[in-house]
Amino acid sequence: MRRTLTSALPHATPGEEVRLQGWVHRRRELAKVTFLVVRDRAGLAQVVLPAGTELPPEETPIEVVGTATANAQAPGGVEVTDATVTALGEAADTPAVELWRPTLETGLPTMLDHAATTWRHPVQRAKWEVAAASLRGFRETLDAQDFTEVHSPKLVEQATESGATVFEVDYFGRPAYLAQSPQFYKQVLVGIFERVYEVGPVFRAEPHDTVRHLAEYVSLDVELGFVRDHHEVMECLRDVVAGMVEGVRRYAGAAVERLGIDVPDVPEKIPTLHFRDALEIAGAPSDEPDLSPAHERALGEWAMAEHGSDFVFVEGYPTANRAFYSHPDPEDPRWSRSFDLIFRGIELVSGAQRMHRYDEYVRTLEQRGYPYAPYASYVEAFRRGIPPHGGFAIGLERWVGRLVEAPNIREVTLFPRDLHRLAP
Ligand code: AMO
Repeated sequence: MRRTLTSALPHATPGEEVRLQGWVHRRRELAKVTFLVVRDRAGLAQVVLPAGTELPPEETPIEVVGTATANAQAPGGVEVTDATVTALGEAADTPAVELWRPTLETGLPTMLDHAATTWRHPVQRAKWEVAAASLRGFRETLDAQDFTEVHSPKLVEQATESGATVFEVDYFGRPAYLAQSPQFYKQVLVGIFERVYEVGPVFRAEPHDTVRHLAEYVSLDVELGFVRDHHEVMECLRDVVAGMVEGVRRYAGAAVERLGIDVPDVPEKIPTLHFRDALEIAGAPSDEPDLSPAHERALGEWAMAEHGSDFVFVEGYPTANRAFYSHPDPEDPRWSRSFDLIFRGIELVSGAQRMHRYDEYVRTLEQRGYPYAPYASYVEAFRRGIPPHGGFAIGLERWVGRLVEAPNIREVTLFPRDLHRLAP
């Protein structure tokens, strides 16, 4: 007999024999009957048993074979009666939190310490369903535009993002680093495929304990060749974010409903500010080198008030303050052809047009006082024909965190890594 998912039970013919598999979600012993709620990947189903039936404890994996029976009171209008319940594993220990309650009533540390079970809660699972649907939308959008998915090494010779700290590892007796981003590889891969994307982990030895930083996160990287300038890259990003929103709507409708998420509309043309104007709007001094989290919040409020938009682009950050591979503005090299996308008051994406000439790289490394040797294999690729190009990286957890309005990024990360946490 084939397995019936709980979502298919309402469509079973009354009287038909069915086989469910899942977990004991809840047992309820009443005077005349025992109710068993079974949870599987698709939802919940009710099984009715004689009073006094011995059942395995909550969270034990089980199989239920019984008769589909119409009952207007049961979820979906059909329950299982005359059932045999078989445990498919050891009797589970009592979970740290009661997963059958409608909301997870626990603090963040307990939730994270017991991630292997707390993620089973339907509300918690829904958050990752939103992440998975976003990834599907990301890939579908880029696949449709002829991008090639790539995977680059995570053990690397050199740091790519100068500002952030790296994890050093022992690589057969010599130092290596965990990749902070696929930056160098995605640029070099433009020379092979023209348009590439990568979904993968990146590592940042973040020394600060903040609600928006992880030591390991999922980076959605894109790089495209033969661009006119960074505006073409921003147009691509706009379409990618719209595709992610579409993915959430299409593939995570039930999760959206469960979480009561306000899914944003992505404007055809996202409001765009030059860095200098962004400082002014945020009330920052005009010589400020970067935007602080408070400035980003102010810009998010401005975008909503002035344009009804959850998104705002800031372009033209000071060259000296951006990653060395950013393309300076040819008109005024103090500013760069770089941008950030702010979503609901937080930086979600960084990107830029990149330099693509060998000489520019050599000069920039020199100006910044970086040694040539560790960058040699990257920089020398630019002598072999790399077209004008640019790209961006979206932080997956930042995206989902803002979408579901989680106060802390760890709430939407399956197994977060931070200053204090290396397990589970
Ligand atoms: P950047 O370092 O700005 O750019 O990172 C891009 C995006 O990744 C997310 N992010 C983080 N998320 C969680 N924890 C962190 N510690 C963390 N740090 C960054 C943010 C951020 O906007 N190579 C460039 C991208 C490019 O130019 O293509 C880069 O990595 O959402």
